[in-house]
Amino acid sequence: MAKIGILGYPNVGKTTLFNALTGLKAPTAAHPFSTLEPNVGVASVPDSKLDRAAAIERSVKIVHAQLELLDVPAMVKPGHGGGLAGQFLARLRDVEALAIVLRAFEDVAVPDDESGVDAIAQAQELLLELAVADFEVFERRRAKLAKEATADSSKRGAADAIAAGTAVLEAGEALRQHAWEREALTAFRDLAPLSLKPAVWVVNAGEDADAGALAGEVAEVAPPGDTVVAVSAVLEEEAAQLDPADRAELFEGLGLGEGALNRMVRASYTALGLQSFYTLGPKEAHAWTVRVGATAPEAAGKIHSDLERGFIRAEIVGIDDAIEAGGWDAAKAAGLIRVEGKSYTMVEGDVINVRFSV
Ligand SMILES: Nc1nc2c(ncn2[C@@H]2O[C@H](COP(=O)(O)OP(=O)(O)OP(=O)(O)O)[C@@H](O)[C@H]2O)c(=O)[nH]1
Ligand SMILES: [Mg+2]
Repeated sequence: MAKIGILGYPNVGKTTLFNALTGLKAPTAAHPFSTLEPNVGVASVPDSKLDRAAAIERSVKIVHAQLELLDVPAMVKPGHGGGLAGQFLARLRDVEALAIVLRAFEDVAVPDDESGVDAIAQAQELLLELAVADFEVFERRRAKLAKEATADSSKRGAADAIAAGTAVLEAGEALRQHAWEREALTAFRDLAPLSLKPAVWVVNAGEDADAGALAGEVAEVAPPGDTVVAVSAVLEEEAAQLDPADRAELFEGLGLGEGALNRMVRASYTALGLQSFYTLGPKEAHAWTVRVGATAPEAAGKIHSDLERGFIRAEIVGIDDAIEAGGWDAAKAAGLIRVEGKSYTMVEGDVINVRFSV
């Protein structure tokens, strides 16, 4: 299961977002230090297409794709302006992607809140702080490797790669802003640099801010290729308590489409090189996750290893077509279902029925 770390300054709405995504009720508070332990939870990936297809199939069970989330409290030492403490950043080193939350809402409950509501300034400070945190780790390794490489020339390549990474970080840039050779990435791996991880920026814009424009401004300061989404974490948390039909109605009424969580999770998937595919039937409607570029047998293996081992062929239709046709059987009757072989590359939203023999 892909693991995403939620990161940001105090009181920006990280735990509110975590609760909205996981359906849990971790305490949130209008003051820093609301929680000292990280919250860990599993998010069911919101997916209105799966919900709609399941309704059409009258599936008894709906299984959403899942993501593991880690919500790390942002600690600031009292009296110090910003600062994400090292021990908390260290907790994020084993996640695969970061959701970086920026606060753009005003909260009257926090008069002397130091994090402020300037999302652009927070983004710039965070970028620098993450680069500095990585720099400290890299600089230590660089010094050590430089020494070792003089005695052992097999360490030359790694030493050079770490030195190049250190220089980028010293300039305050994110490692993901640069293209790295495989050898460099191997040298970086056990340092687990935060600034190399794919990141989705989440602008927590409150209820009435001009979120779209703000997200655009954040995208200007974020490393190229990063995704920025605007959300209202409190609104999403409220919506998450509703059943899917009421939630869809609420979002529609507010002109929010599928809701921001959906966009955020999709963006995280894209950043991680992941995509969804589906199996549909009266027993179960199930969303699965597989890497972009995976073949049909690889996707089948996510369902069960027997399906990969004994893969013969797959029947495939896009979920939009399946919904429009009125379900799998109707799509079949309409001739919309294709038969694909072992070399077929899965496309986002494919519904699959695997023919296999073991
Ligand atoms: N108006 C408004 N308030 C929000 C929004 N998101 C969060 N809040 C409020 O902001 C306060 C802090 O939210 P949390 O989710 O606890 O923030 P946090 O980032 O987890 O804070 P720490 O864990 O202390 O670092 C709470 O009172 C929330 O209700 C929002 O979108 N709009
Ligand atoms: Mg929190």
